[in-house]
Amino acid sequence: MKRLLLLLSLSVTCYYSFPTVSETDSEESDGKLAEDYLKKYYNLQTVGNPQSRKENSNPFSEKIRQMQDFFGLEVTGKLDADTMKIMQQPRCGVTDIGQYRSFPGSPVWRKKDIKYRILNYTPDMARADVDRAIKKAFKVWSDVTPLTFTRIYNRVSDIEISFGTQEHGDFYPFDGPLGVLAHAFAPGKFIGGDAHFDVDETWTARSAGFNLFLVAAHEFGHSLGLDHSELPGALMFPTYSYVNPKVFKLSEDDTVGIQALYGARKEKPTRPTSPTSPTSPTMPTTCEPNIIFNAVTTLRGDILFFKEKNVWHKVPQNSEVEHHLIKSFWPSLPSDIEAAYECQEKDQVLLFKGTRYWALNGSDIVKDFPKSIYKLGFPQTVKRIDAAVNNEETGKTYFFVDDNYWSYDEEKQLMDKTSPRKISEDFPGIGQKVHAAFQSNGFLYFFNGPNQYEFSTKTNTVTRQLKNNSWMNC
Ligand code: TQI
Ligand code: ZN
Ligand code: ZN
Repeated sequence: MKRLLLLLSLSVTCYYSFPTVSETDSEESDGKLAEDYLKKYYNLQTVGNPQSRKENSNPFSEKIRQMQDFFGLEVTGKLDADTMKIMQQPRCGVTDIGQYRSFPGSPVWRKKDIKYRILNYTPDMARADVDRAIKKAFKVWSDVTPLTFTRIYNRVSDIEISFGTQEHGDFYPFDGPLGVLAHAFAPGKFIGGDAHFDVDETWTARSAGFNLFLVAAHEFGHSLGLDHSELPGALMFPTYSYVNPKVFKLSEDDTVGIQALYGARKEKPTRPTSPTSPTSPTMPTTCEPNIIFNAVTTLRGDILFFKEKNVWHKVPQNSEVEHHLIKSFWPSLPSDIEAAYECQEKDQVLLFKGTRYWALNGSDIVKDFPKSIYKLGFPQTVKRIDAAVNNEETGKTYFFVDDNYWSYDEEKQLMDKTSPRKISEDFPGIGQKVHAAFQSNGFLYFFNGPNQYEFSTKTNTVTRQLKNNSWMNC
């Protein structure tokens, strides 16, 4: 039976119970553990002497049957191995029976475009890995519903994601390592939808500790209005088990559950990574085919386009391109950014204007910036940079200045001795100058006036010529 319930109040305590028993008294201690478990989650009143746990028709075995039924185990009323295994798994402190389960009013989001924001990070993982895990966790749900999830940086979003420890600003304090891993609130205003992760857990992008993607996907199920499932293979089943995120597949039960709330997806989910992908109307100005961008860069899988006081933020999975003022994103940055590139190695985006440059880490400006471009090894004759792009394969960053380019070794942090060289010699077909450049899917994209060129570094040739607005979903 499929089951879908709504998120209830989060007065929960979750714990990990370890069987710490010697061989001889293991049966006795299994009984004790089971008794505690059933008291806690099945409202078992009292058992009395240990002997009574062995009788078959008492409240104790009745509760075991109920619990076995809930978890889809064989209903024996006995503490068999499968039953003990479940009782020893980490789980949530909400009872599995009774009146607490559903939340009156069936909270769901009443719009399709859900915004999320990542407020802070765990020290256990690289920020880019956290971003990736979160993005992938949302994709689990957007693949099977009409919902889209857009990351925003500078204003309050629907699903605010944060890492906290112990008391962290709501009435559900975390409890140190293990126990509660995370929690999320049902759809709604303010704290509704928000997901909190316990900093005291070990978060990973792999199988050790707790895999952030898997736990986040589960939490976002709650953020969207799903409660726990009783099917052991379901993502919303209330015990953690590791599966390789690369082969993770949402179970039938979870899919049916979420589609009951939001409906199914119309078309197959596609990732419009191709610059010629079909589109929907957005900012009219960016749809001008000859629009000239001052600078373009990737940012953790997204793309930023700079022009005067504007920045457009493209998230590959979304048809919408967000428009912002640079000021509202980064109040201390000037407008008219002239060049930008992402150095994935350092997880930084570098922005250039005149002889100064700034480093961004996600949405934060790194301290001690701006710095002088002369620190990078440019001669005093260079007064500004037209465009910059990092070639992931070689680790070199190319800076374009008039009809020359400079090659900078990110690893050695030195300008290559061969610099500068003529653009037309090493990048044939893209013209004499470059106004903006970025790398995506293994290609370099060069903007020169109203033209855009896709350039393969493998064959050293232009593979396509594109309109400047090709990334804007026009
Ligand atoms: N945290 C609970 C959870 O998200 C919080 C919770 C308990 C809850 N009961 C609830 C939320 C009922 C909504 C409705 O389930 S947890 C797992 C899993 C937890 C547990 O820390 O115990 C995951 C968080 F499934 F592995 F047990 C994430 Cl994936
Ligand atoms: Zn919280
Ligand atoms: Zn849960």
